[in-house]
Amino acid sequence: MKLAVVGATGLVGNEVLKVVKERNFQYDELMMVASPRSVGKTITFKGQDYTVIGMEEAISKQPDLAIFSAGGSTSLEWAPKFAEAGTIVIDNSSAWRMSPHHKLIVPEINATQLRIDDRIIANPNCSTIQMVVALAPLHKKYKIKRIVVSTYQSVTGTGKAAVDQLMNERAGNSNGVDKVYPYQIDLNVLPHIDVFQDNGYTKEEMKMVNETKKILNDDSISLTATTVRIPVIGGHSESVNVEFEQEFDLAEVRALLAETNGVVVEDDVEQLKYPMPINAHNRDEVFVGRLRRDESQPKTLNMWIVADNLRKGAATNTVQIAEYLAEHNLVY
Ligand code: 2RA
Repeated sequence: MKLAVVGATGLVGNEVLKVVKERNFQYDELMMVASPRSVGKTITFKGQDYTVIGMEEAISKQPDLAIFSAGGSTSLEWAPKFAEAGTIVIDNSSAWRMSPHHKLIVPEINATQLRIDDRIIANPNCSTIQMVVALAPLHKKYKIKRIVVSTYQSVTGTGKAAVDQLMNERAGNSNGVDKVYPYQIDLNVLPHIDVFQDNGYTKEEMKMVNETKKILNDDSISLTATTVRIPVIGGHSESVNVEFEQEFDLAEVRALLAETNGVVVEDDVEQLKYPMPINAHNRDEVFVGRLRRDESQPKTLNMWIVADNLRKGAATNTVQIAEYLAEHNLVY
């Protein structure tokens, strides 16, 4: 199996390589692919040096599988060309997520939808993935009516330049350094992720609304989101208020989440135990805590969900899709 990692020099691409190594994902040949300015660079992986190649060259080598973390416009242009050459593309950008012809996959929830003729498979947005991993078992049991979510998102979701902005500001070196955000991020909070839409919401907020419905396969769910950037690196956190159709039992919710694949319940306030990005960093699981009834209305739960956005929110999810394809002979 020939595997191409497209966007191999970026933050997510680098995380994809780490996850491929940690999970011992099997391939016969590996290609590191990136934009023209990185072509010719060397990436050392598992003790071997790889020269970064460009898109055309990668296509000419006909990889069986390509994990794309190269942004929406690159994906729109290049993913179809790879697919045309017989490659299955797993794409981390927003380019194909809401297309009715492409599947939006979180393996724990809907990998069984995948078929041999899926050529471009979309990986959801990071803030959506961690929320739906925790909500899917609850939706199945109690049926979700409405979700109100506020996020606290790591600067790693914006990329390396954003991490540099934060660190430069923290070190007092921000003069003359290009800013990725419109304002200082250190010691600040920006209620603004991605671009504003005509309805006053940001694109990140609308991704959460639309992708959640598609992944949970239920358009009847109401959802409203406020997405916020904070000066943190380890992962995204989310305060989620969820109203169900059915009554629930808190102990049962806890038990259900504890037995859910990919979820770790950290919920013991007496011991001051709750999820935090500093602990989720470099972990593949989704951490859930602060489980409590919303006392202001019936059948409503409050929860706190944290995950490393570069891991389960991006790299891990794509590698899990690749694993599913390989295990089910959907890639050759
Ligand atoms: C962010 N959702 O955190 C993005 C990354 N895909 O900005």
